[in-house]
Amino acid sequence: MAATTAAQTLITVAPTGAEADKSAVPALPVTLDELVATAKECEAAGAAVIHVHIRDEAARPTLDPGRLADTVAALRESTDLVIQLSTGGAVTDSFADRLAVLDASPDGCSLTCGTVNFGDEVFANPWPFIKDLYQLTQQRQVVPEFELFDLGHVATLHRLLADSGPPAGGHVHCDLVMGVPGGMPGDVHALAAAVAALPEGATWSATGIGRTALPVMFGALAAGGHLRVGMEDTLSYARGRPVTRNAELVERAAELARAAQRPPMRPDAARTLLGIPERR
Ligand code: KMH
Ligand code: ZN
Repeated sequence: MAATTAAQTLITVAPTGAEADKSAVPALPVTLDELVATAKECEAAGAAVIHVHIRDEAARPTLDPGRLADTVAALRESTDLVIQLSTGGAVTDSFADRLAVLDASPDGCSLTCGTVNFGDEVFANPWPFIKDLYQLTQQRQVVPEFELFDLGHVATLHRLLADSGPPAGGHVHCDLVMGVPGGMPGDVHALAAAVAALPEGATWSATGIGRTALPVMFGALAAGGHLRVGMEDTLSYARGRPVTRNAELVERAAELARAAQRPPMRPDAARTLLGIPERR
């Protein structure tokens, strides 16, 4: 049974993602300046980790190595946030480009533990790629966060740890990504089943896509988990009310975490929890 209790709540913000269109969602941070401003605001609101996807000059998703390195440097310069780069990218990205994300030397990275239908598309994560990416995180000492979109992904996480040993930093931290059309539903029944199946001693956060954001957030807080919020996962603050700033999602998560008597964790405490070396 995974560890589920902690005195504080780790809040991750996922501000951009690879799916939303800037033209349809003007509040989406897509330039480096917009991303840094968002990161600062979200840190002040209670975020400790930032999950980063970047865009090119036309606001299209990209894994350009130079842009990734510049992004890590700018976020390090301006915030204390734990910088977690996405290795999921967009569904169209190649495995080679996704592996090369680690060249930007982030603090951490996402590592999805299986293929999943993703709306009308497929987010491909076959076992050989998962294993290659995991072993690269171990070599580079980049701390992975295991992204679990379905119960089968939990089984693959167990296989990965048995096959290749513990992660960089020595601690297993997972993120339950719930409510993706094609993945596990975003409800408390699926949440409880996934949490019960996690490796012994693992910590976890959860995020609910779209309208599952609130039930998943309440369920995660009730079960002792951590939270991920942001415009990668939901573009509506409430029915008929679009998100205007990522920070308002972090502010709401922080308020609920305080109400649950587990206030937001600061980035230095998040580094300790996740096994990421102190930066300053
Ligand atoms: N954009 C999705 C296809 C991750 O960041 O690692 C994959 C994703 C997961 O967002
Ligand atoms: Zn992502």
